[in-house]
Amino acid sequence: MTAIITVATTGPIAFTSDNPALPTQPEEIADAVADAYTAGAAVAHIHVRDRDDQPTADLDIARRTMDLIAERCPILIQLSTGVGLSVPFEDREALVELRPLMATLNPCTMSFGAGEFRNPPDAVRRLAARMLELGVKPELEIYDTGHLDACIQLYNEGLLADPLQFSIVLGVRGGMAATPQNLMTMVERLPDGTAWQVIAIGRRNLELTGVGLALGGNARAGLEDTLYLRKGELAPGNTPLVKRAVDLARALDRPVADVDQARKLLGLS
Ligand code: KMH
Ligand code: ZN
Repeated sequence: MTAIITVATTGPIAFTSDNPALPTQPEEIADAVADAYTAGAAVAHIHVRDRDDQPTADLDIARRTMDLIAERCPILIQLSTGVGLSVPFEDREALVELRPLMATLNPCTMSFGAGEFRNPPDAVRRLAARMLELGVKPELEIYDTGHLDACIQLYNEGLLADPLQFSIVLGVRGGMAATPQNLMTMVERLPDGTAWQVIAIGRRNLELTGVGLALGGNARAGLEDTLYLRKGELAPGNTPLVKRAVDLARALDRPVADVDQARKLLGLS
């Protein structure tokens, strides 16, 4: 079975002071995404920054970044509506008005490291309904077992359409720890017919990405999830992390999906 590789070049937490290879400006992000596409990524998960390198939901910056990516390669774009912990939900949700092919939907409020990730129930429902209306496919980011139940409730209320697409996020302090046991528990509980990938944050990124691929999931790679190739060795960019995920998939006899195959597997129009 083919595996979809998503590149996540730039998250909301790290800065270039943590890893100088982190792309933060639209051209840098677009260049990193194009390289990742060449290395085998079919989906690009996108966060943008303002000129001071702070996470932002600025629509012009997001639009420009999407356009620069589209000029460079046909990768499938997934905008983050998580954006950053200090950005209000009302600004974050407006990003779907840009009508990206996909966007993340974070179903629950939680502690997130030293901060708080605010996703109040009413606001999540409003965003899910708007995404359905606009035809923006949600990637459901689940950081704990109850987040899956919250998503199933949204589905039962008619706010999510088949096929469901989950990211099982492991290793955020405040969510599930990055252990194979936690991953197994989540995979066993996923409804039939769902697409899923592992997002393994931090030190156990490599190991849990490998376990996810071995279990039949898709994989995400990039500096949003880990700044290191291995302990003590900063990744010199996103592409080495993407190449490593591609190599892992192939070693497990999982051919890597191209953009057309990924579109079909994710039920995208
Ligand atoms: N970095 C992720 C664990 C999203 O993109 O929607 C959290 C996040 C969510 O950034
Ligand atoms: Zn993200």
